[in-house]
Amino acid sequence: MSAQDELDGPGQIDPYHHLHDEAYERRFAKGYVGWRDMVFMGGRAAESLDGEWRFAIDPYDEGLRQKWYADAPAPVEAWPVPRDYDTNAEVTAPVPSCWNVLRREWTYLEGAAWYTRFFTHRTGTDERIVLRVGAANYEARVFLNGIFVGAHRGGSTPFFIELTGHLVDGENRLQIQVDNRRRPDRVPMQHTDWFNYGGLYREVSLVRLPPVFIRDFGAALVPGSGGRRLRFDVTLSDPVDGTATIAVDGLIDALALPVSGGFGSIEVEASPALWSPDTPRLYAVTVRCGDDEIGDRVGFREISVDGRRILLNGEPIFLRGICVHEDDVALGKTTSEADLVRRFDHARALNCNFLRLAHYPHHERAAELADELGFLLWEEIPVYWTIAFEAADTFADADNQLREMVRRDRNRASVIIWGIGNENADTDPRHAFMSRLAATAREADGTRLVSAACLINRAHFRIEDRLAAHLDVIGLNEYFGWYEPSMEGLERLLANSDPDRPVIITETGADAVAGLRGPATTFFTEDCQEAVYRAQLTTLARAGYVQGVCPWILYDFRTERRQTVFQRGYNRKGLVAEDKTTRKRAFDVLAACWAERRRAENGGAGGQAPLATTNQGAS
Ligand code: GCB
Repeated sequence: MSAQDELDGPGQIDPYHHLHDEAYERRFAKGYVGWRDMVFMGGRAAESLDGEWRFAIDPYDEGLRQKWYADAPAPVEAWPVPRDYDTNAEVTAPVPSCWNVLRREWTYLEGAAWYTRFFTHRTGTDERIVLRVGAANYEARVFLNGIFVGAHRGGSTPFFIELTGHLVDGENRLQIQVDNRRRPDRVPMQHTDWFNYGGLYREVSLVRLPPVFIRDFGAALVPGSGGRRLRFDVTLSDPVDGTATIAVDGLIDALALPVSGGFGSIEVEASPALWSPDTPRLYAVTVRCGDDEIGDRVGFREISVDGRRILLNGEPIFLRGICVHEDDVALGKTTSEADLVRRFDHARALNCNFLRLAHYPHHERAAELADELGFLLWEEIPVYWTIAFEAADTFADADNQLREMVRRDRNRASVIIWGIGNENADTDPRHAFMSRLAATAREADGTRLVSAACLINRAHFRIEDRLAAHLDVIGLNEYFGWYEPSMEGLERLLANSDPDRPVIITETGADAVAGLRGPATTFFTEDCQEAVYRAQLTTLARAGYVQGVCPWILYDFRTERRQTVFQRGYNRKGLVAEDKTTRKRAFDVLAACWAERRRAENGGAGGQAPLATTNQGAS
C-alpha cells in the first residue's frame, strides 16, 4: 500500500466520489508541524525558493477534494481523464506576496490557492533537507511529488517541514495549498479590524542540514545577576550526547557546553556591555556542535518590573511608543527591508523608544533591525477580541503560535514584552485560556515581561482585569476623545484606578483624513485628531503608574469594516497616511511630546515633562 493509499483508503474508482465527500479534510488531519519542528536559522545559508510559482485559486477546495496534488504534470493528450487543474495553466504568482494585491479579481478572495514550483535535488548525501516557510496566512498544506508531507496553522509564524526521504533524484514538485478562510475557531477568528490577506507572503527556502543539527539556541543575560552572568542553551535535532562550543566575540573564546540527550544549558560569568536603545551593542555569537555551526548577533540586557515601574538594566524606563501594523498599499502584508527602515525612521522622528508590533508576529527582520537601531518592542499573537476560548484546538493553536514567536525571536534584545492578547472580555473561559497562555510565555522564556492589551472594566470603571494577576504589565486600550468623545471619562478612570503593577496605554487615538481640516469637534478632521492627542497626552501625564503610551497607529491601514466616505476601506488613525509619506498634524504633537519627555528624563532643558517622570507616583 502506498503512503497515499494509507491516507486515502483503497483506490477510488468512482469518478464522482469527491462530489459527495464532505469529510475530505480528514486526510490531512495529521502531520501538523509546530514549534518543536522549528530550525534555528541564524548563520545558515538557506537556498531561496522565492520567485514566480505556478498559481491557481481554489475557493471551493477542489484541490483537496479531487487530489490535484496527485496528478503529475502532463500534456492534455496524456491525461487519463479530464482535469480541473493543470500546473501548466500559465498563471503565476510571486513568492513572497499576498494574492489580494496581484489582480483586482483576487482582492477579496478568501479561500484556498495552490502554489507549485519545481526544483532539482541530487540524492546520495546524508544531508537533511528542510523546507522553511516564513509565513503563510492562515493554514498551509504541503505536498512533495504528490505526497502530503505536512501542514501548519497560524498565519504569522514560520514553519519547517522535513523533506528528506520524500525527495527524488532530479526534478521535484513542491506544492503548497494556502487557505486564508476566516473561521470562528481560528486565531484570530473571523472578526478583526485589519485586512485578511492571503498567500505565501514571507520568504520560502530550503535548508540543508547535517544528520544531527542544532535545532534551537538561546543566549541571554541571567535575570537578577546584575549583568554578570550569561545563560546559553542548545537543543539538537536528535537525543544524542556531545559537546557544543560557544564563542562570543570579544567576551568568550570557546565555552564547552555539554549536551546530553539532545539538550544542554550552561551559565557563565561574563560582563558584557549592556544593550539599551542608547547603546544597542550586539555581540557576534557562534555555536558549533558536531558537523553543524550557527551564528547570531545578540544584545544582553535585563528587563524587569519593580512595583509600578519598568526597569531596563535596573534603571526606570518610560516607553515612548507607537503601534504599527504590517500593511502596505502595494504589497499588502508582505514587507521589505525598505519598508521596515522607513518605519523605524518614522519612529525615530517621533522620538519613540518603543513600538508595539500589532496584532500578530511581524516579519523577523523587524526585531533584528530594532536590535541594531535601538528600539524596544512589544510582540504579540492574534488572540484578538472573541476567539473560541472554550475550544481545546483553538488553545493549542494559540499556544503553538506563542511558542513559535518566542522561539523565533527569543535572542532579540529589543523584544521586551510578549503580548498574549488584545481586548478580550473578562469572562471565565477567557480567563482560563489566557492565564494558561501567560504560563506558556513564562515557561518558554523567563527573561521578558508578559502583558496583554486589556479593556476598561466597565462595571467598576477602573483599570481592573482578573488576568492582571498573571501579567507583569497591564496593557490598556482606551479611546476617550474618539469612541467616547468626552475626555472626562479618562480623568475619572485614572483617578478611580490603583493598579499594583505598571500600566502601558497600548492604544489610544482618533481617525483623521490626511489634509482634511475643520473644527476640532468635527470627526475625521486632522484638527480633531490633534486635539485628541493633546488631551490624551496631557491627561495621561498625571497618572504616575502609566509607564508607557503607545498611540494607535503609525500608518493608515486597510480594513473592510470601515466604509464611510472618510474611510473608504481604511482605518484612518494613522499619524501618517497610507502612502507612508503624508504626515498629519498629530504626528508633530506626539513627536514634540516624546522629545520633551526625553529631554526631561535626561535632566535637560528644565521643562516640565508632558508625561509624569518615571518615578512619580510609582510605588
Ligand atoms: C482597537 C483594536 C484595534 C483597532 C482600533 C480601532 O481597540 O485593538 O485593532 O484597529 O481599536 O481603530 O478601533
